[in-house]
Amino acid sequence: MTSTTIPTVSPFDFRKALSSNKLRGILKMMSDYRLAYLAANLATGLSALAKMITSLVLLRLFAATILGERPPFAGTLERTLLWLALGFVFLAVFEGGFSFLAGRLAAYTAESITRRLRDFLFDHIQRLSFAYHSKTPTGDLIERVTSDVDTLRRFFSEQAIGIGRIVFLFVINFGAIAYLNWKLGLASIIVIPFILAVSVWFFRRVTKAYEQYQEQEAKLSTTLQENLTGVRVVKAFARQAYEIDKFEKDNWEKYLRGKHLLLMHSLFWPLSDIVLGLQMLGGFVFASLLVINGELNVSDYPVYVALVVWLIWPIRNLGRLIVQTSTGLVSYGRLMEIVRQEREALTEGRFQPNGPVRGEIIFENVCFQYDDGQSEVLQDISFVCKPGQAVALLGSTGSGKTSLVNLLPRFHEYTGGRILLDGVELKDYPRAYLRRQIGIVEQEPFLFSRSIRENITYGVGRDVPQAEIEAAARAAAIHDVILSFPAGYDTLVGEKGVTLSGGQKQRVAIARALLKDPRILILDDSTSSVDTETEAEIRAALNRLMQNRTTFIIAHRIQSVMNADLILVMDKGRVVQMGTHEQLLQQDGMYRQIYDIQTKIEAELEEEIASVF
Ligand code: M5T
Ligand code: MG
Repeated sequence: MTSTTIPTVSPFDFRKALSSNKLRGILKMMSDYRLAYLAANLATGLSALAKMITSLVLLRLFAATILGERPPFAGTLERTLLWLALGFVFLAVFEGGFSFLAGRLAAYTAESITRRLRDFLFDHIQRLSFAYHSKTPTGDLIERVTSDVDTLRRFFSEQAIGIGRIVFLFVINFGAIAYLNWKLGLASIIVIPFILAVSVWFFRRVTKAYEQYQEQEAKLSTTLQENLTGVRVVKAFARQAYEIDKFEKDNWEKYLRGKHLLLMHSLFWPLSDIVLGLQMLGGFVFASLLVINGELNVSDYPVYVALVVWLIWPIRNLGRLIVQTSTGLVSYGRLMEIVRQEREALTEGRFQPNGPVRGEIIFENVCFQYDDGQSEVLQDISFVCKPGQAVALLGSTGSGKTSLVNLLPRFHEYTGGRILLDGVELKDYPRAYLRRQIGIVEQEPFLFSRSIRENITYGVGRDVPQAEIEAAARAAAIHDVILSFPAGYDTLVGEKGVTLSGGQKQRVAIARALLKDPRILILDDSTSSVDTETEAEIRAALNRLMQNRTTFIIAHRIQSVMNADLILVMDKGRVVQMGTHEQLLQQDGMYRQIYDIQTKIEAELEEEIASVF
């Protein structure tokens, strides 16, 4: 890919467009493009006007050839026809020119606003809390950022510039008819309240139908996204038939809702056309009566007929505009549900530290629950970890180990007690600072579909010399593996490149955390999916790296935790035992039980291996 500089677009804070009145909210989104919209509406209006005048010129042509009427300045029939022909050409150019201008302006404004909206949403979503992300289906978010933004784009490029045409044509044609005869003028627009009523009725129905349609579409995209991400599970359990069936059901529901939505739209047209047809007919009859009564000239009758067609057009389109705006409003509402979410404050904090942390961590009666009303995941946890020490967490699955370490970078906020880092409460630190100080290897590390190099240097945000990258990779015992790939460090990971094994992924993640050179290191189960030999290798490397760093290590094997300065044995959200390896072995408790089981298994294993050879 060639690197091109992207023209900047001045950012817009779409939180300013939050409004309980959806239409007002949408208008606020357009506020920076007021002039362009005004010009676009003017252009569509002028272009429609030219089209209308064309039909009047046609009337002149009729008058000139059949009735022999000629404008005084033209003289002969030939010259009249020439003038009319010139008029047609001029009007066509005029109409085309303004229509093109309106199109350009519409494209510019609609694309600019939606580009800013997408940029904003991406940025905003990046800043939302862990809690929000764990509760919101990814497919639903994708749906909103793509499909709903697109619906708004259509509103900005079509509906928002259609108003000019409607207003222009209405005012001019109504004015012209009223000028011919004011009674006739009034009689030609009695339909407006009816059309408005019909439109509003449909507006409500379409709003509801479109809401339901988008909801279902989001459901479908969530199913699709989950199935693609979880394709291995689906295949492993041979559940394709079940998933296909589920998808088909969802898709059928979408079909039904889509059909209903289209039905609403297609019902509106004939209905409004019947009402408007009756209006025209009524107008013609009324105009005839006026002619009979001598209140209207016979020669004005065809003029009225030509004008009334152009008066009905804007009324018809007003209804359409109202109905179509409903989809824009629905999408606005769906997007604002994201925009409304509070961002996680990153740089704000009562305590603004300068320089790196020392790494002293104190837990004082810390309690934590994920949601109000949910039971506590961590209860009354207290311990002290001096700078540079290693704390190991050992415990059954679901005992709260991951939850505990995730409190340190403030992924979640503890709900009771306090955590002190270098004597200052964690809540007072800016999150961004904490996250810079902490290197974390997650239990299920995620790698981007980018090169291995990019993945390793991800956390540092600068150009890193190759030697440094290699040192980190060596320490994580992944360097040799990387060299065995065809493109070495430039090998792409994931969909477009190599598929790494679980252990390899974890080691790339360890290298990524190490390169950051953080003062606090969190290793969540990092050595679980590597074999014993490499585990020893990594442990040796980690032991070197853990020096002068406060480290939290979560592991299941005694060997991984026995060197730690402090071992916390966890069970059901509580620390049930605490101490060094030696201290804990003295006690009669869970730690000794685990130790006994693991040494016994290993001894048996060695015996078995010995018997084979
Ligand atoms: C501890 C619950 C989970 C469990 C308890 C991550 C997470 C966990 N939980 C939530 O309700 N929401 C969440 O987002 O908290 O879970 P843990 O801390 O992940 O346990 P662990 O790390 O000790 O277990 P393991 O299996 O990784 O060894 O009840 O439902
Ligand atoms: Mg865990």
